[in-house]
Amino acid sequence: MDSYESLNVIGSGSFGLIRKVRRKSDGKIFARKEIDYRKMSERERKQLVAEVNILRELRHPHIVRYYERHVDKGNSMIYIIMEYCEGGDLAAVIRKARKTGQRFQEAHIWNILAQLLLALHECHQGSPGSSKSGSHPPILHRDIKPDNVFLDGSHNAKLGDFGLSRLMDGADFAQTYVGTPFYMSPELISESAYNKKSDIWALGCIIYEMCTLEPPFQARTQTQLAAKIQRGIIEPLPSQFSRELYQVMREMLRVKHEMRPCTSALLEHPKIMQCLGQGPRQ
Ligand code: ED8
Repeated sequence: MDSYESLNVIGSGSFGLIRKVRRKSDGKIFARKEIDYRKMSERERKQLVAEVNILRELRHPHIVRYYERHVDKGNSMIYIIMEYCEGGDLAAVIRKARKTGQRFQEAHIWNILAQLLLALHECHQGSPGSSKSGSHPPILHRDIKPDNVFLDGSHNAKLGDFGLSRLMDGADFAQTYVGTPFYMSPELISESAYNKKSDIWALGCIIYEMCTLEPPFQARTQTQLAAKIQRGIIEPLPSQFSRELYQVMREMLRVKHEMRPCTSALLEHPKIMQCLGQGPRQ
């Protein structure tokens, strides 16, 4: 880790902390996850190894890029070098918009939707691999929420935190849900297996939240929240947003997961194709 200069701490969690670092060779900025593995249970260690194994194969412009890992056995530390996202996380941006009363522009919401669909498509489809992009089986993210969407300096979206994600090539992918209840889909409440459409539901919730600055389903208790999610009734969007945006989001929030569109179908939507035709913002 001598090849990086330590800068400020960005944040911390149960895992340890995330620090901004500068690569000495070229001055490039990265985010470095610093994890003390003595504090982790055997299960958490296995989860971390699984996350790193997933991340190293995921190379996509809209997925937070993993670069390298370094194990310092003397100090029981693992360092993970990741892409630094200048714009921080979407949850913080939504909080700020709520505070200032400034809504997102519809064009920006379509852009974020298109970019996150590309990221999710990469995860869900799996990739046979080539010299440029890593190979991986289909992956479920399982914890899509504004806190796990990061933004670069030009407001392009990057899907991050694959800590709860699962490869779909094992017997254990259909596990109990461990993510965030606001973004939990009806099938998870009825204790069915998590599937690709559960990620689509969570993305629909993010789009709703970008429009209204509130998650679509909120309640005081878990039981009330579960009931609201299972009914799938949402408040209309503010009148500044188009019917087209409402309809796409509504499709993503269909209660029956079989009725929700997959990433391929959503990527064929004319408005999304139009956004993608423009490429990422520079
Ligand atoms: C609260 N406040 C929000 C904005 C800032 O967070 C950043 C800024 C730049 C970043 N570049 C990459 N990351 C990633 C962090 C991360 O996981 C940790 C995390 C998640 C969500 C919110 C904050 C953090 C924190 F710990 F870094 F603070 C990534 C992942 N798991 O893929 S990528 C940035 C986070 C500063 C804090």
